[in-house]
Amino acid sequence: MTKTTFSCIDAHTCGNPVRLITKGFPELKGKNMSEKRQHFIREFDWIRKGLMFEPRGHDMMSGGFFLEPSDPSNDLGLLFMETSGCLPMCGHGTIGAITIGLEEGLIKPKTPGKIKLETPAGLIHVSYCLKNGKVIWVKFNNIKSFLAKRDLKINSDVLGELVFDVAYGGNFYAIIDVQDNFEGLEFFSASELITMSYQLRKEINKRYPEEFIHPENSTINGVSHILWTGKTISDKSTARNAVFYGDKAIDRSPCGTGTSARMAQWHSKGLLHLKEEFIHESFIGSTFVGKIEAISSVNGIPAIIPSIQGWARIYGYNTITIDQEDPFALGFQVI
Ligand code: PYC
Repeated sequence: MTKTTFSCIDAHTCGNPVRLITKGFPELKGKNMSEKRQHFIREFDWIRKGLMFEPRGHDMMSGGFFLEPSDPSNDLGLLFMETSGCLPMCGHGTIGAITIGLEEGLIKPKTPGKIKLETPAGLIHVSYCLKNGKVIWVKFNNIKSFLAKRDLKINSDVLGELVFDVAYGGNFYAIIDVQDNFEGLEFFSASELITMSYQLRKEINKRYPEEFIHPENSTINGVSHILWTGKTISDKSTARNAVFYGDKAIDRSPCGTGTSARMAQWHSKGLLHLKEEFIHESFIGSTFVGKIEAISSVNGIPAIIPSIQGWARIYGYNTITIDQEDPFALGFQVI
């Protein structure tokens, strides 16, 4: 048998895709979701490649699958995957997967309205509003987020020298604020941002190789995402961003882990306070509502516990096969 069949439900969270695998995923070993993520990366990365890359997926594709929780007092576990790999945490993926899980009856929370969700980055507390079988919104309290470094410098082939901060919100983000050599994301097309991000991420990780390692989990390391900032489209929004991920993607959603990282950055600069609302706009103008729920620390580094609220819609039911005899079983990327 060379063919493996996967049942998937496709949705989008504020515009960005979420492909939830409901059948065909493997059993994973490990005492927590971080170890299960490592097991998946070692032995089952072909599933990610086959389902995320072209021709079955595309540059922005992301998704995941639910697992039994490692601690039975929690509701479930969630493993994320996308074109760039298996993220420790994904905000739009969480909102999409929870929406699909609830609307399709795949999740039965121990306490209605609340879900304790294990992710590779840590335990996430989720709440939601379900009305007439439809999920109106999903909100989650993310893992502790913090500003890792500020005022670093890097040279962009296109823009020249840029100053940036690095913050963690489930992934490490290089945040590029408006400055002399960068007027704002609204002056660039998505493809220009992609080209600039690709080079910058490579340079940043080369120049600062040991700098960005999570103090409590060294499997989370390196700058994986670039967050560009700029002027909002709506005057109701607090800020706008465009997040680069994978090799060719600009997040269509406002990016949950990026929003968490940016709130941590703002908080440490005195720009955002406890319980203040932070409406974050995406490249396409969709929004998440963020808030600092609590102040905390990670290994002595000041941190926040952010919450993110957003919505998702299901748009498709997909049975996808990966045939090992297909020359493109592991997909491909055109860069
Ligand atoms: O929402 O956290 C997020 C995310 C990460 C990459 C794309 N979206």
